[in-house]
Amino acid sequence: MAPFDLIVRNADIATVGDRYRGDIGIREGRIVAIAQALPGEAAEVIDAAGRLVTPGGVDGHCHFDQPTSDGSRFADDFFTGTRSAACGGTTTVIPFACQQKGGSLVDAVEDYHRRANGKAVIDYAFHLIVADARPEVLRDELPALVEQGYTSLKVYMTYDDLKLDDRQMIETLAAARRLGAMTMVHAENSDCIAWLTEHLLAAGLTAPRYHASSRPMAVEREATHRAISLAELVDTPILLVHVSGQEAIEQIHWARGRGLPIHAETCPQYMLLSAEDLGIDDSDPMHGARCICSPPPRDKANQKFIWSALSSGLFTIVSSDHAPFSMAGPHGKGVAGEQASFDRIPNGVPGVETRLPLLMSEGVLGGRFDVHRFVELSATSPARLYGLYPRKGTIAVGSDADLVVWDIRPEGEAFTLRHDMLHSACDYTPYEGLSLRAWPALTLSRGRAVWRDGQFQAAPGSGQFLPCARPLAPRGGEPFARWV
Ligand code: DUC
Ligand code: ZN
Ligand code: ZN
Repeated sequence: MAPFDLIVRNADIATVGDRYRGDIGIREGRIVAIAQALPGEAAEVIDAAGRLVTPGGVDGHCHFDQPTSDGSRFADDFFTGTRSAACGGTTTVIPFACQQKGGSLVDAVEDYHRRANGKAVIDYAFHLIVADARPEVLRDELPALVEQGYTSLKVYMTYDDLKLDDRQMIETLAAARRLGAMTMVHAENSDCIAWLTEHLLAAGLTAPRYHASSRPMAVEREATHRAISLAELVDTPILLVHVSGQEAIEQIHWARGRGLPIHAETCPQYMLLSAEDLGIDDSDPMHGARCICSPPPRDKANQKFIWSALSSGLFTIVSSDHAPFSMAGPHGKGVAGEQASFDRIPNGVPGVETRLPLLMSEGVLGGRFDVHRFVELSATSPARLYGLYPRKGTIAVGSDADLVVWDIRPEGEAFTLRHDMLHSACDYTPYEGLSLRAWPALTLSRGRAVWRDGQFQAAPGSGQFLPCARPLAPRGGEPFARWV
């Protein structure tokens, strides 16, 4: 028997800490050897010929086939969503098993497994969404779920069907502390949004661009500060998801200065889109609907703050927050009609496939950060944060053979991003027409080529569910005691 199933030869290997030329030997889906020149035979050899090779991307925030309450439907199920991820170099996704208010978390997880089974083409874990933090859910359901590998949970400070009040947030954070789970926080002040929305609609200001007016930066800043304070009170780390701009960044900077363990995520939409993408006049309302997401894209000055917080190390991870709603059809952006007011347009933009190429092109090749930081933001840190490291998120002996071999174009040979290059079931990309210089030539998922030379080639159901380790040590004692 050949010692390797596959050798990737002459790779320019980049991890968080290293960059070197080498051969990667793969057997049964795992990396079993890395050397300057691997002796021995393999059933297959891929000559990477000096090409950059990075760990497969870990997308720690995306939405596939999640139940909704407004008649809308996510365009991607676990097949099309993971296909799209794979074609853009992502080999692990972590979408959300979402509890319904009044419902059970265990039921949400079971339902979500049914949705994923037989469909995913790359590996996946689940975050939990705790939408109803009843004492019995935190006491009777959450501990067993964490034990079984659902070790991160998201809480919302807005959206009527999902939001927790401060007391419920505190109880959930205290449970996460006891269990060693990571809490992700969607930080926007619900009452501020409701008040602004009511007044905007009453004044007839209903077009998509008023979505941004209904959720200005102060709304996110206040909730970010409150989430940090609640986490400090309970003495547990949190991750602030989809941070959109300067004022939230300042709160995180402030918290870090106080030594608080506050992690932060941002997404390509906050680097590359702005409030202008929601429409600058009201002539084509559906056009602006394409870029409605929450928090909304801010002004162009905020994009600079996002980029510099990526370079400086403030952000822990970059995720896509892939939330695909098609423009056409009855369940997408137009679910409430083409002339619907901004508050009735489903929130979210697609991006699971474009996350890595955009970060490589605009971040690394754009000179904003180096390839090590790229790997950290897109793969290693999300794997660590969610208890998947070192199986996922790095290139090392013993890790899964999840690799991206890059096609990087010289300056002057950029190509244009078009929706028809993509593999999501969503019918548009908000980045249409963007100039890019990087795309994966090959994506390996556990040693299987799932994307190669422009061809997707994986069978539905070939992705595996990944139970996650606890990212934090469970903590005993009463957190209130530190305030006595
Ligand atoms: N905002 C969210 O909170 N979730 C999905 C998409 C979005 O825009
Ligand atoms: Zn969110
Ligand atoms: Zn989201």
